[in-house]
Amino acid sequence: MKDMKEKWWKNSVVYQIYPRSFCDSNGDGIGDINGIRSKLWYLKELGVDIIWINPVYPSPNADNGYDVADYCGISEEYGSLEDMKALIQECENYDIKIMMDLVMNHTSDEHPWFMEAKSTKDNPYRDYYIWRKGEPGNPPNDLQACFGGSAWEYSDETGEYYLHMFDKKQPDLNWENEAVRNELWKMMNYWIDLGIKGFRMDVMDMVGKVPDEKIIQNGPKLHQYIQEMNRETFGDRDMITVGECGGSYPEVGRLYSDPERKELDMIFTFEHMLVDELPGKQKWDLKELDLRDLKRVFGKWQQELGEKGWNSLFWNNHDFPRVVSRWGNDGAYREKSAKMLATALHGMKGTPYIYQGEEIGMTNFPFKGEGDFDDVESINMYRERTEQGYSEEEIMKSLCAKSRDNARTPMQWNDGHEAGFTKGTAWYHINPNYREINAEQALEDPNSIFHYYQQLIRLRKEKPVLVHGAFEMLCPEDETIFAYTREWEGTKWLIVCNFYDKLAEFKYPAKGRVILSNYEQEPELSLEQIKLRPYEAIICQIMV
Ligand code: TEU
Ligand code: CA
Repeated sequence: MKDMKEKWWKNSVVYQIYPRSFCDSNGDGIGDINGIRSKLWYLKELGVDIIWINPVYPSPNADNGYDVADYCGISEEYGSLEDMKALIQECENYDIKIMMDLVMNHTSDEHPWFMEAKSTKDNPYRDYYIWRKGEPGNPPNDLQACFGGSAWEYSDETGEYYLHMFDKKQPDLNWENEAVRNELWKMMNYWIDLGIKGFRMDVMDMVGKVPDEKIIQNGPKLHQYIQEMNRETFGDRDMITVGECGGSYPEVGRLYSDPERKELDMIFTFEHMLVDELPGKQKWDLKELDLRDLKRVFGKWQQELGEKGWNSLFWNNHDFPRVVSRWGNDGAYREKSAKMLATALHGMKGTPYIYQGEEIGMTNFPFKGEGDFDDVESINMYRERTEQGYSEEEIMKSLCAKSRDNARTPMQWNDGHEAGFTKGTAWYHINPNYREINAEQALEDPNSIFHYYQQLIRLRKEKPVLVHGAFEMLCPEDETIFAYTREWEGTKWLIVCNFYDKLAEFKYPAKGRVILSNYEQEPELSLEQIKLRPYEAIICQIMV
């Protein structure tokens, strides 16, 4: 077995591109592959090693590309397969690897497999999906779809129900069927042969589901399937693989990512993303962040995956609100708090993911009303909660805080027409703060959030303690400070972050040499007793 320390993805940083909103090259208002090609210099400047691109396959867009109609093609709105090949080639020249998004739990209902499957009960593709008997209006059981309503949809053609854990236009594939799995392995090998170096796998923890017993995540055959996938596709390739496993806890995280088990390199858990919702309720049921909860979750994962397995580190993606608005301060302390959050995350052990715009401190969108939303989840929620009698004000409060559309507004490149995203009219709202918050401005300002991220990425390349160092949480019960140490071969780093806009006291019995901070610092600090300023963050090396 190869020494774990040699894995290149351990000191890499991934940048996530939501192609629809990244950069439009042809003026139709929709971001595209050639737009990505035109910005590779920017990603190189930032210093990232890998780009994860959200789905660009042909899709009716019931769920913005997560309803795939053809796994091997490129949607016309994003360009062509030729453009994709050119992107792969240019990325290689820049030494940037591409991670494709694989949506294998479900397809679009417009995928040819489903069109066949729904036509007759004895169609060879019937068993590619999950069908159950039932009378109209009386589904097989009360499983709920993630976007609201029953997870079962009645299909008139054959008088049976099919399962869809998301929208009804996203029927679930039947992984019990070996033919389905073989089709998926074939598709993965096709992308590997084209030069793709990584896979992000959508809702991977759902593929072993047993719907009749209402087991959806972490089903009994899940790990068996993933091991089969590893064997049949990327196992002997030098790639990076990450499974989106929202319902995972650290013990399961280790099963996926322990290299000896030959499954995946790492997973995305949502555990830290759920700390500001009421337990047992929905993401819309808001709860103020208690920093101790966040630290408990991170601490647990850092601990459990410390020796075996590997963590992915993220604050943002296309499904979550902007972190600077969520747990930082998007007003007076936007710059300070964005840098503080970056420090807290990038200081930990794991592979960090940056979501487009995070590196310039993009914020949530000031939604005014129902008509402002695009996402199927938000639109359904608005309707459902209105029917349930929630007030407009309550609904808007939840959506402003948590709608996925917060993350999906176009990238702010400059202070010109449509924030430099398109020469035409953008497909979706541009955040009105683009005149102050944009990439051009960030590149010009040596003190910008962008340049701070650049330094964090560089540190990961240069300092093994940041990659391999053992993690130890400090002051877990402190309500305002997030502090921990990393230790590797005699080098010890302290990372200390003030999560609030008030002064906060912190004590550590040593002196530290400052490595990076979002405030001006003396080169050496006595840590015996320090007062951290609003959102202050410091990385320092403990002096012995
Ligand atoms: O997300 C999976 C997932 O669990 C989300 O539905 C999550 O619960 C929700 O976004 C939180 O509000 C993945 C994709 O990242 C997402 O964009 C897709 O909509 C979903 O799968 C279905 O493919
Ligand atoms: Ca376009």
